[in-house]
Amino acid sequence: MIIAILGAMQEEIEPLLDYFDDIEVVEFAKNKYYKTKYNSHDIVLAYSKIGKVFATLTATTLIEKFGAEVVLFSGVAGAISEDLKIGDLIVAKGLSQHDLDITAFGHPYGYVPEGEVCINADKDLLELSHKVADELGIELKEGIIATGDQFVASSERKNWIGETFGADALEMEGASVAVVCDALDVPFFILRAISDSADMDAGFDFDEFLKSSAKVSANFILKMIEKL
Ligand code: 4EZ
Repeated sequence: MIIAILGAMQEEIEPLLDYFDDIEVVEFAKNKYYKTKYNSHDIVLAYSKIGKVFATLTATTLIEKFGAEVVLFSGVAGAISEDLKIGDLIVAKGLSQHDLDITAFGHPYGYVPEGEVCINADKDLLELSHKVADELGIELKEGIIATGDQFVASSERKNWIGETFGADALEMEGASVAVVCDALDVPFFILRAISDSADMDAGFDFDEFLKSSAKVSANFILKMIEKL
C-alpha cells in the first residue's frame, strides 16, 4: 500500500524522517516529498507548511501525484476540552472549519453550499487506532477537531469554537485534509498531541512543547503503520 504521512511543520515530521532510512527526496510545487519503504509499504512523507491552503495543496499532491491510498496526519494541537492536557493524544472522528463563515446568508458556521459542517474520518482507521492504543496501554481520546487559519491564543475564541462545533481540540490543517480525502475517496486519519491550551499561554506553551508533543504523535503513527 502507498501510505502518506503528513504534518504541517518540519518539527512534526522530523521524528519520522529520523526513523526511516533510505529516503529519496522529490521536489514538487515548492515542497519536498520524502519517499521510503517500510515493511511491505511505500511511504511518502511531507510537511505542508502551516494553514489550510498549504495543507490542501499537499494532501492533494500526495494523492494525485504520489498515489497515496491512505493519508495519516501527525502533529500537535491546542486543547479545548478540559480533559486534554499537554502531551495527550487525540484522534479526530470529525473535522470542521471554524473560520468558514457565510452566516450572513443564514447558513451555520463552517458550512458552504454543497459542503459539510463536519467531515467524518475513516471508521476502520479509528478502530485500528483504538486497538493499537489498547495494546500499548496508551490513552487515546477521540473527538471533534476544529481547523482554521488562526493560531488561537484566547479563551474566548477557543470556547466559542468548542461550543459552536462541539470541538475538543483545534489546529490549522486537519479539516483541509478531510475535505481533500473525502472528495477523492481516500481514507484518512488525523492524529494530534496537545502542545497548548489555546489560551493566553498558548504561544509560550506551543514553543515549549512542540517538539515533545510532535514526537508523541509521530511514535503513535509508527505503531499504526505496523498494523496496516
Ligand atoms: C497548526 N499548529 C500550530 C502552528 C503554529 C507557529 C509558528 C497546531 C496548533 C495550533 N493551531 C497547536 N496549537 C494551536 C493553537 N493554539 N491554535 C492553532 O496546526 C505555528
